[in-house]
Amino acid sequence: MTKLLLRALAGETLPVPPIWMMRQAGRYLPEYRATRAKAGDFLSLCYTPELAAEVTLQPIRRFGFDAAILFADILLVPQALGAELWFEAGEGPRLSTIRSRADLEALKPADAIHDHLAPVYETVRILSHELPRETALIGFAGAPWTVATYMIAGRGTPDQGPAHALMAENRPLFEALLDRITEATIEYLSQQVEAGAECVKLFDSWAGSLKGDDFTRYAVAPTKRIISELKARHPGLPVIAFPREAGEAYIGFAKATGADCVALDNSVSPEWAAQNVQKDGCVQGNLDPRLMVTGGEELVRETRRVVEAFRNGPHIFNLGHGITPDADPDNVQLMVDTVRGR
Ligand code: 1CP
Repeated sequence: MTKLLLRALAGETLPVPPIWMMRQAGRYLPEYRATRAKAGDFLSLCYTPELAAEVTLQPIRRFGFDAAILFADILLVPQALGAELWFEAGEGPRLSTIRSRADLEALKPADAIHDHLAPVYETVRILSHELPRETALIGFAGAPWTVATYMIAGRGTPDQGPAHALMAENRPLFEALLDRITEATIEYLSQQVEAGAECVKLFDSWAGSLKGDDFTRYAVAPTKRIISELKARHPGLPVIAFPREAGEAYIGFAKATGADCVALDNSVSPEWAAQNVQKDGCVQGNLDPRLMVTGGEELVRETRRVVEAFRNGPHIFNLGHGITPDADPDNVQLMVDTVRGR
């Protein structure tokens, strides 16, 4: 097993950490914008395997990252379950909403998603053949809570208000929705692995708005269920979990869920995380993505700081969240060179 990313996930402390970047295929790259224009719109890009594979490969060619992440979106699962999904130009995703038992009952069963998602599996198959031998292929899905926040609100929300409101008003309905998403996510990730994904990541982007018991029930428990089922079906499959903005709840998250690696956002310091989270295994993160816009000495200094803080344990270098469209590709190159000591 030579791929650096898989070695770090297996718990190895490496002299130079493997590196990749959340949203590494994206609008900050001119070649991405060109391929997206060719596809016509974002969802057509996701569902055209040759073009989705092409944008996945672009940042690998340009920067030589140690991992490629499948180009798709967490909102394809709700769409496969029967929700309507579209993107408002300049605003973001919109979905039909789940607010009643009838809305839930109109969704498809969890194992009926595969016809709709077949193009995504085809993208994974193409990538598993076209990636360089040293590059690992990461599959992904949204974690159930984060996906539920979009399905309930019908859009992205600053505080996940509608999802918290449904939880308070009709907990059985909320939990039934979470179960449906959990089951669909197991099916979806399992097919990605069958198609060639070597590792999977669960994005719980809104985990930080769950507190106390709710965090345990709706961030920890579904993640644990997905991981144990995936590992039963695919022994040895490494899983990265990203309970973004979990704060103190990052402590013990890997043990509680069975994740091989916990991805960290940049609201926690790398020194704190090395002491409190990395002691239990591999961590991923956590450079501030804003530095990909601002660059300069601060970028070099902070990159070295993250590498230094995590150097005594297994670590995958990454940003604390996705790179933004206004980032400068030259700053990405500077980060890569700094991590690799060039
Ligand atoms: O205009 C465009 O080209 C679309 C921008 C875009 C991109 C590049 C969206 C819309 N999704 C993606 C791809 C994507 N999304 C990937 C691909 C691989 C890569 O990282 O290179 C991944 C892993 C995601 C995951 C994703 N989608 C998350 C979780 C991670 C995170 O950023 O917190 C979330 C919350 C989404 C929903 C979504 N999709 C797109 C947008 C703009 C959003 C956020 C919407 C919102 O909350 O307002």
